[in-house]
Amino acid sequence: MSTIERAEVFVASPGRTFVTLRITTSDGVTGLGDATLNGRELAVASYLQDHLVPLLIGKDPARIEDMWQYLYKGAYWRRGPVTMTAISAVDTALWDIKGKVAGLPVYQLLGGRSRDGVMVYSHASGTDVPSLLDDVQRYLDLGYKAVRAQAAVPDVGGTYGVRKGTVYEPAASTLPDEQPWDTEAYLRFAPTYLDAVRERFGFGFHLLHDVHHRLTPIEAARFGKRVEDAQLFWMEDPTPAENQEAFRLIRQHTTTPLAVGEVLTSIWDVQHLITEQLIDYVRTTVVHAGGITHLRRIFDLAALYQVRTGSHGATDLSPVSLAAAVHIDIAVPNFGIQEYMGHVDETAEVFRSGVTFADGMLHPCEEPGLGVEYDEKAAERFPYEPRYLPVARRLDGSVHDW
Ligand code: GCO
Ligand code: MG
Repeated sequence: MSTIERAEVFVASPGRTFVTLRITTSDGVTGLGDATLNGRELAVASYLQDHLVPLLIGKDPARIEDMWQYLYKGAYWRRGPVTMTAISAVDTALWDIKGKVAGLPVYQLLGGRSRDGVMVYSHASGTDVPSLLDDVQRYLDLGYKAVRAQAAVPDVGGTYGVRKGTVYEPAASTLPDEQPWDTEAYLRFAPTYLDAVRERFGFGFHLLHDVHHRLTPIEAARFGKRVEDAQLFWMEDPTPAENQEAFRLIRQHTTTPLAVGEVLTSIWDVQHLITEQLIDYVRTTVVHAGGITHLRRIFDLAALYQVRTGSHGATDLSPVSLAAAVHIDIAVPNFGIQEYMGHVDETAEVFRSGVTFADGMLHPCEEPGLGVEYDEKAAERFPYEPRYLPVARRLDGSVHDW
């Protein structure tokens, strides 16, 4: 029997920080898992290194479901992003190994293709409305069928989602950046630029918007109702996801579809949202919600309630996560959309991924496993650099949801 011989944890910052797990079997087969938890990376690296790696050595890499149950139930302490990200990395690496051993891309192990390609959306943004419109144009020219639009609120300053460099990257400072927030100014301004995007470009593509947990339920209801004519594909994270019943209130007031889940880590966190049909898209990911095994379970539950998938795919999800997401997206019946922001060039020097983009869609590669290689030597050129996500403060100085 092949056994797990080695499990290594790499922390590197090629453009931004990624934590990567590599498992090697006694037959010399390797598998990769992403273990990146933005701004709290070393906690997961330690969870893996200090608590999970010793449990993996000598185990059968083929028993993926059993390993998941062993690590989840064996922790005793349930859920939480640090635990779930660590379990995700092990699970993803074992699927990569299983694919390589079988000589099949992972999506074949999940039942094969349900579609030809995976529709993605990317992030258009602007410091004002004209620059946002230029950016939307750029994505449409690149062939995107879906675009997210965010613009800086005039006179307020640092608004969520506005890009500075080539790729939007919120974790940019060595101590948390403090950004001002004014709900009323946002509520007045954001609908006007979503209308402006539709006026200029029409309705031949999907338009998305991320509220990033900033509103109360009744404010979110007002926003959703106001933007109905812009026919959004979704309004994302309108209110913090911990209070699941809040979504019922929003729903009573608007037909704007709702997407939630990037900060949620298990099927139990989304159970009520799904079974009560309080959302339209579930945004849980391979890296934070228990790997391929658990994400598939969440998506199967969602399918029963006509909730579609819309996995988070920001820059802090490594190319390993993105590849795993594409394998799942291409296979599940209730796929909705995949977020895709791309990565900076330094990231591509360390992770070689076979995922390709064409005509607004991502395609998995046909290599056995996930189709991603980790270049350890290249990673050494990018030592770990700590970076924090920002925090938001209301104009009176109190802390708001970022
Ligand atoms: C998105 C997200 C990101 C997050 C980031 C936090 O929809 O892409 O909201 O921009 O803020 O992933 O780590
Ligand atoms: Mg988001």
